[in-house]
Amino acid sequence: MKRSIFNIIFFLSIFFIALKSFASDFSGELSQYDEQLRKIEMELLTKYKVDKDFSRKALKSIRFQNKILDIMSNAPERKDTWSQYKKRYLTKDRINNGILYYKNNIGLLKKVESVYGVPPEILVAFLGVETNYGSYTGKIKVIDSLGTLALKHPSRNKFFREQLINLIVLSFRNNLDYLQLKGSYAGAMGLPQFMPDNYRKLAIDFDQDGKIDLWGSKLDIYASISNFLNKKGWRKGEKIYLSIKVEKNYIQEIFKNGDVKTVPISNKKLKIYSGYKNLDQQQRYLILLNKREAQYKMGFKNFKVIMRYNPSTFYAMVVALLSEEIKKGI
Ligand SMILES: [Ca+2]
Repeated sequence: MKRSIFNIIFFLSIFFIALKSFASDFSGELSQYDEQLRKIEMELLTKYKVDKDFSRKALKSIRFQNKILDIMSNAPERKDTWSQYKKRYLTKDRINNGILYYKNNIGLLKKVESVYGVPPEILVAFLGVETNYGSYTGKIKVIDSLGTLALKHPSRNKFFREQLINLIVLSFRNNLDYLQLKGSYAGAMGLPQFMPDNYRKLAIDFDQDGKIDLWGSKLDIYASISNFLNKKGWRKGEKIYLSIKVEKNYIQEIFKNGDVKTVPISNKKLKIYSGYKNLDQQQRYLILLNKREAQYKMGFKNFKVIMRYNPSTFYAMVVALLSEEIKKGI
């Protein structure tokens, strides 16, 4: 009896060892992530009906870009103060190029505005902050950056795994060559720097040529940003923020839990902080930018919508300010 159990265990282990060696197809640096890659492949097949050979080929093409992991831990939003960040993004050049870009593309911008209702200067400001109006859209193969982050990033691997899956689905369904797709170190693509999930779910083929081109088609680009904002709750014609003056003795109170964030304002505090009794139905927040320099604004729903594009108060504030500067300059 003992012996037969031993035999069964012996043959079973031989069987599994054989199965494993037969199955381990990811070689080189990918081999130690074999199990994770297989799970991704399975998810692509069962959840998105992506052909297994297609997924396998895509995943096997991943080449780790370890420098990305270092860059990610030094992202500028985390270290700059508001003044430094603003100085870096809101340069004279960026403002002037934005004005020029606006003037050169106003026809197409208006065409998209008439459908989606997002003002041209907002679209141009996004392009200015994201890629300096298309002058820099990133040079890293997206399959490599997302592969690296999905398998190696210590804390955000789940998020990037989802993006990697979306990239492969996007390539499969839209006949895009993942080997040609290049983007930022975090996998953002095209002039509006869309991550693969947004590219797949929210990007628009506005010029109706059968493909969504976020590099070459201005109409696709403008419509995709507009659609993103609308889907996140953009309110047509409403303000993004308001400059307010909080009484000196309340400054301590508004910054009591730190800065670089937004905090809701109760109705009771609205008048005290802003001097406004009533601001219609708009959602409002204090945008706390710098405690030491006591820099703050009042934000509305559209400010939060911009933060859905990039969850940084500095980012949203710079987009708002750049759009204002462009509007002033035209
Ligand atoms: Ca198109």
